[in-house]
Amino acid sequence: MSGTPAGRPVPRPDGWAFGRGILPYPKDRALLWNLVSEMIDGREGGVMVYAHHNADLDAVATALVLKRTFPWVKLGAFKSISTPGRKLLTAMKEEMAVDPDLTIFKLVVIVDSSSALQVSDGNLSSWPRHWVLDHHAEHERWGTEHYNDPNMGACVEIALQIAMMTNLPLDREMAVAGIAGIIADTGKFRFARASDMSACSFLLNGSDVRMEDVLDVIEGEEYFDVSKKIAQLKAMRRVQFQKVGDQIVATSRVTSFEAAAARALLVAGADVVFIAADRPDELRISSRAKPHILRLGVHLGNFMDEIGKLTGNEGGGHDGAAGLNGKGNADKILSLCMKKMAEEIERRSRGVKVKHEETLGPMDGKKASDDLRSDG
Ligand SMILES: [Mn+2]
Repeated sequence: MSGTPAGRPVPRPDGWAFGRGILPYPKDRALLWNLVSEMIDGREGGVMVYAHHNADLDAVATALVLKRTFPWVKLGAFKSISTPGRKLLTAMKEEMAVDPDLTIFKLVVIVDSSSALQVSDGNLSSWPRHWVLDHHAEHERWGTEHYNDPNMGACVEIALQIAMMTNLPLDREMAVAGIAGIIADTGKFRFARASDMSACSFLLNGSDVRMEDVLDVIEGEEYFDVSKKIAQLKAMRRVQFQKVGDQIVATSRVTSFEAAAARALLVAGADVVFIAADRPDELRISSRAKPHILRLGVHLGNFMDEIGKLTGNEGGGHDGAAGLNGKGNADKILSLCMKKMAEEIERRSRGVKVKHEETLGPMDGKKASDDLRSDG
């Protein structure tokens, strides 16, 4: 057809076609090829693919794709592996050693880690030769060979590029791992870029994997975690909330699974939540906020730091997820959090008409304190 004006490039996918999606080419093929060569050359002496502390889905997925590409590599993680990461390993029938002896390997490939502290006590001087494969924007200057591509929403996308570079046909397991890593690192696609969606499309189209299969692998077992479900439902029953303008600040209490309880209340409609995990020897408060609250300028880490100072405890964390550890009366600290957060949202929502409503109690009308000590 002659419809394209002269000089204007015909649009076409920039990357490997596989089914109807595409996988972008590596940003630096020569550098990535150096790593591939070393992983092949290291075959005799042993290659360890090493994930960060509490290895998450993306780190485990990256390791799994590299394992299927270079079957001689061994997988390891610093200190621990996250629950979803372990589920993915089980589904793939692969093992990842925790704190393996690294000195017996010729090459260690650190994956999905932006600093030495994520994979060690900070000192890598006694380590064998090592490479870093990462996608974090705030990537540390490693004193070693590294390949970092922050344009990749998940590190596993780089592992897939490596597999494609070796001309290995991708398989079902790699597709499941790839999609799982991308889902996890894009906040279930909330922060996904076009290239991440395209990589998922690439994997779904090139395999018989369905999105549902991947979700079953990474969250299916939650449907059978009865203590967690009970904790979430109890958190719903004990909720207290306050309306500030059109925003909702909520508090509740559990004895465990406070992060899951916080998520449940956010899904149920709260915009900021504070959940106390009240145990005989310690008090923990977890807080979470939705992105539009952060855009007001609220920073939960700073907020919990301040609550910590006011109550003689230690608080801090990230902008959207923070906590506090220590001792004290859970109800009093929760109402302090509610009051201060309501004030902060009110102050920051200039131009928006804000009116405080009376604090609303549990749905059944009982006092929250009636059932505080009977958490699952
Ligand atoms: Mn990652």
